[in-house]
Amino acid sequence: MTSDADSIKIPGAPASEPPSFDEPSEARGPLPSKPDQSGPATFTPTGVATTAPQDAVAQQGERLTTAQGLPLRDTDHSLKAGRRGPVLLQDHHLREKITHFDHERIPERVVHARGAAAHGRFEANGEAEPYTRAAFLKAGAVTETFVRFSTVLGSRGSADTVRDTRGFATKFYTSEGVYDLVGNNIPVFFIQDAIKFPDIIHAGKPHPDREIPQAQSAHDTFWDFVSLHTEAQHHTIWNMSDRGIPRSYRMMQGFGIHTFRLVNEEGATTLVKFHWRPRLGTHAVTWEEAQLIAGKDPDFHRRDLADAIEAGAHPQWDFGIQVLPDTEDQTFHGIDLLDPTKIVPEELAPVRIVGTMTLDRNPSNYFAETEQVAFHPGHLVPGIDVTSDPLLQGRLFSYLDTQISRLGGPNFAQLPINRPHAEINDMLRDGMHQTAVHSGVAPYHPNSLDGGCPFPAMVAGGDAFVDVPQPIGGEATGDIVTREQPASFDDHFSQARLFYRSLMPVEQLHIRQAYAFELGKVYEQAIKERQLQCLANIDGELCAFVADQLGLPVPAASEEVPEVEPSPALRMVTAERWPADGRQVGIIVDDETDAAAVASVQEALHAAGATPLVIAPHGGKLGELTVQRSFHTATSVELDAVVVLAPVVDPRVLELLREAFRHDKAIGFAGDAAALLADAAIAPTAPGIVTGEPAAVTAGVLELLPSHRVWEREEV
Ligand code: HDE
Repeated sequence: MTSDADSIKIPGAPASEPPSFDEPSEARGPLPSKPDQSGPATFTPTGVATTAPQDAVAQQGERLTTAQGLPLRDTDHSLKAGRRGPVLLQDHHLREKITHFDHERIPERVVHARGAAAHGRFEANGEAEPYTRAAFLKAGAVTETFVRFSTVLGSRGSADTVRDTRGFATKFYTSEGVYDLVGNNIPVFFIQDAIKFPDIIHAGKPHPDREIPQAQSAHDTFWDFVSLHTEAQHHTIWNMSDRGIPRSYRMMQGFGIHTFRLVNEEGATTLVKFHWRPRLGTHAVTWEEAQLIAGKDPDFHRRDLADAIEAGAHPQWDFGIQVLPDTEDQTFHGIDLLDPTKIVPEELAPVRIVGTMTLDRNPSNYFAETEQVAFHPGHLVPGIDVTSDPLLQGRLFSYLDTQISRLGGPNFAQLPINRPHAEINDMLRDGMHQTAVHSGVAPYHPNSLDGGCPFPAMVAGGDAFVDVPQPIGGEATGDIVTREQPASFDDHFSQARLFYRSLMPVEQLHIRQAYAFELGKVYEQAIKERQLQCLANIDGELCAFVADQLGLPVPAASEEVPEVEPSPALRMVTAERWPADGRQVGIIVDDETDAAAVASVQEALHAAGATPLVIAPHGGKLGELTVQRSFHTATSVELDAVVVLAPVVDPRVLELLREAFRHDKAIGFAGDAAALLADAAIAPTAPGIVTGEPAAVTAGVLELLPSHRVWEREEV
């Protein structure tokens, strides 16, 4: 077979062919067609499976075509002036293919660039009905959702396990339009006013001269900002806690942060704080693990979420509200509800569960779904409204603006992932990337040409979004334009103290170590000293530890910070036991290990919901046994616990065991594998070490797994 290029004759070209090295290469045949060309299955609000709208389908038929549908014979060879000649400008397929490729990237999000997402469903239990008329919160309502988790500071290619806040953004495709709850895994924010957002982000992002460090807060500009803008101290101490290094997206709480306003059928209003509670508990990796994972598996959280969903371990979160009275001063027990650097302790206002979300389907295309999803706190539904929190007010402007620049125009709501599942009848027309073919001649209201349609709810009837009438600015400042903020916003330390003093000793230890590490990376002496001053205002013992690590004197507190009543609800380390769903347990074997013993360990782990990984001297098979990791590819940091079935004196295995021990993981040594304890320098009597026969060892490890870590190993 000859290629098309053979028939091209260039005037003046030598008549004879150049010496042939090879036969000309052939066009590839078509790949087998996809078994199913339909859009991804989704759920309707009633829970009935359906398919995404037809125009979400990207590829049809078997044949390779251009974007215009022209069938192609060859996509592997450019059109050339002779087999060894230059490529011709007339190759329209080459130009279309390369031009499209050149434009494959869109601007990454300025913050929250790195993310992972999943589809799911939300089911309401009706407990919110007294407070809101939102249809998706009515008893039994089932609503499709799409959730995107993210880190804040890093670029799209940065590591998942860096110390940072995590985004937790949920899109509810409700029967009344899209509702977006764009939250984080930490219940407070760095700043009180949106006008400072560019400043805190400039400070957190890499330094503008060298563009380092990537995805880190351990650098001068970050600590410069938070020590100067002391309102950031509360969020910063949460970042320094283990909340800043989650074990998994599946094991994170989520918070709406701002106070929102609910409106019920009668028009009565209530202030609320939104909470997501993971059914798997809230857990973290250790700081050393976080750093190791950033090198060994930078996609750790992304992989964990996708693997768990694919394996059928569908993560669930209960959705809750703290119900707060909508009083004129908008405070609760002295806490200013418009200040996003403050929490309301759950001991003062319990979280009432109003529904549950299950994530049960991975995206089928990262770009189309996870990258192009566009959240906006202004995507509201009847029954949920905003408050005058100055941070939220700025966000109401920012998100629409960012989507226009990121997604190239005002029609981003037409992208399949952003498209409402409710009817749309807007009067928005034209613009970049318009994909709707609007009919009618009168996109204005009222009109007498298109039958008057569309009709506002006051004409058509039915529920609609109605802004809650609110006094502006409060009594004192209602009649003047001002850049002032309430005096209550000046308390920057009491809740940072509340957080620190509420935690368990091991959690406090990790906070002290995190500050020592991060400030240890700061070059400017004045910044370290200023931050120590802030720590002195939060807690003397915390400040003394960090000062000692930095080799600096301990400053005295500069402010009178009120004493606080601890809030045990803030702890991650509790006596509670959590499901082992999707937890990975390594089983270390060698060529001699009895396959039946391995099978029974695997079975027991599977039965508990955990994922066993057989770790052997080499990959492939070990007799009948399928090996998941070799000693070469296995790493302690992807395991939540280890069962050792063979006395393997391999340095890589011994290192794995030492690390697992250091990271407070349960380890079981079956039979003569216990000989490894001495080689790995682990005391047989250390907490969380189980020895005995394989069945008993597995049972012992499974008994420890629901506590997440063997905390007793840490010397506090
Ligand atoms: Fe965002 N934020 N933000 N933010 N934010 C964005 O929107 C912004 C804030 C949050 O997975 C951007 O689409 C301003 C608080 C999440 O797609 C941008 C302010 C909270 C995500 C933006 C804040 C968040 C974003 C960047 C201060 C927790 C990722 C790309 C007033 C309640 C959503 C984009 C996703 C993303 C602006 C503060 C959460 C630029 C101006 C507070 C989870 O519009």
